[in-house]
Amino acid sequence: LPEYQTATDTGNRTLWVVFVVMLVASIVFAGLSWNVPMSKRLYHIVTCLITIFASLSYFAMATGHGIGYHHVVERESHKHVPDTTYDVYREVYWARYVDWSLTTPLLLLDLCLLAGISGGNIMIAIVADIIMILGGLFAAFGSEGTPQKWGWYTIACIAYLVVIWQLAYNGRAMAMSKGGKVGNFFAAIGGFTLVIWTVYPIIWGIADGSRNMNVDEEIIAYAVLDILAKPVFGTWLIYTHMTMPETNVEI
Ligand code: RET
Repeated sequence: LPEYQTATDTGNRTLWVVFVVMLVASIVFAGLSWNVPMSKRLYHIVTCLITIFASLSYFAMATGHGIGYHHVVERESHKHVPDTTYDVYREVYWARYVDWSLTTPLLLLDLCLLAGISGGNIMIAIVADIIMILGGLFAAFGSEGTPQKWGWYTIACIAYLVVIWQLAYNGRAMAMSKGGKVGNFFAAIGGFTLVIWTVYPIIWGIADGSRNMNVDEEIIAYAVLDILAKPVFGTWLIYTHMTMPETNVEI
């Protein structure tokens, strides 16, 4: 008989909590833009769209949508019995990848606008980012033990290095050229982003990749990361932007 690895009430409650957090953050970000002229609302709008997409994805997952299974063959060896195999299916929350493929480009756009990097560099960072997320999606559905599962993971990690290069190298240089205040703020919020984002592929490897974390623990880990990467990041960005006119963008 196959075994199904699924979330329990703990995981499901966590999904609902994050849905509410994302919804409240969206309302707050929209509210903060109220008295800001349209020409200065770009960060507010981009950041609000990020939490709106996240709340939609969490609503889907909390109500049981956007979930598939990936297949594992488990082998059991006993002393007197020849190898027996049985099938394991683990939940894959693919709604996350829909969310991430829309929201990580928007998060990068926020950082690119702050740094003031060129259109070409923005394009490269965003396309590499989409390859990273879709590579992670293919890897998540790959059957365990197949070379292409970790192959896609490797491709996604290389794409992630391209993103880091664009932001940490080109982004930081451009932000510094806007003056010390913008440069220091970019280094701080960019460093925060780098640390949080780098934990995602680590959690992925432990949870989806090698199943050393159960589905509930995976949901909780991503919940903490998502709250730091979206509402906390967004609050920090918008408040700093409102008190630092040098961060204004003219598009
Ligand atoms: C995957 C697995 C494949 C390798 C890499 C990954 C990176 C994911 C990242 C996700 C960031 C998500 C954010 C969500 C916002 O709430 C797809 C896990 C490199 C960096 C910031």
